[in-house]
Amino acid sequence: MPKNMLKDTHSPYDPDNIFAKILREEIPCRKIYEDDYALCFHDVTPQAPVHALVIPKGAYRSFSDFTANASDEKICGFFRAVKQSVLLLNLEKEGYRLLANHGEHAGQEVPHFHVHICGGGSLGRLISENKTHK
Ligand code: DGP
Repeated sequence: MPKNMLKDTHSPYDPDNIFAKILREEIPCRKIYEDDYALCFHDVTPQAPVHALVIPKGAYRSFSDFTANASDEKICGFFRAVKQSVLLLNLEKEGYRLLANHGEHAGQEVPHFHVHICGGGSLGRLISENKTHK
């Protein structure tokens, strides 16, 4: 971890979160891609024509936790897996959006770091009109 990076001081990782159970194959998922670093599967409540999630194979609560505490190899491997998933989903040409929620204000529901991949049609603005802050 770089010396000047702030430490993430949130609560400990919950090994019983739903994505940990998916990683342990205790509950099923519709798998798209898997390698040593990550697993990609379809979101159970899609909010776009194509909506997938990529999760790292490790106990990380959020983007902040992952980037502070995972090795460079694991971070690099994870983001390469995101790219591989984009290719498998055929989203490279027409475009896609990556999104990661961290914490309460972002509405993070599942406390295991995940990147949403959305695409398959026009996605509109990132934040709805009535929520913009000037
Ligand atoms: P977030 O709000 O960023 O924590 O998004 C969590 C996403 O996880 C949300 O879009 C719904 C999805 N999700 C929740 N439970 C399950 C599940 O059991 N299986 C799958 N495939 N997706 C889930």
